[in-house]
Amino acid sequence: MEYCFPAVLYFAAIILFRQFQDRSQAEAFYSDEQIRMEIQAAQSVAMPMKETAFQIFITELSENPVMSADLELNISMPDMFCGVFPAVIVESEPGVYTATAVPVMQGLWQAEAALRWKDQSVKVRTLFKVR
Ligand SMILES: [Cu+2]
Repeated sequence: MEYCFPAVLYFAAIILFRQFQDRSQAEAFYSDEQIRMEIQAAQSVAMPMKETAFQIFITELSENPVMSADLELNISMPDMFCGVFPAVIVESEPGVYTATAVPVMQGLWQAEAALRWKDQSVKVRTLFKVR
């Protein structure tokens, strides 16, 4: 049995890697037969106690923008208890929302946008560094 151990490890590593990849891609982007939602950081650098912004793009399939969406975005630090901070959201163009929040300290943060649309609840999230 000993000879097949490295092969098992190799396949386990591939499966883990694929799962991680799928998860990280699925998180910032959501799509089904009805709706498509994506989040992106609006700037490359975020600093403590400074506003940072994210853009959320929402379309119904067939590419119609979802206007006046019931949307919330919160930022938080995944492994800390320093709080959950809601963003101020404005619809900057039809179906495109800019969410602005203030991270309070350096480190790894997460921005999570939650949409309520018809009978669906859709979430997308992205990690960002504050330095
Ligand atoms: Cu913290």
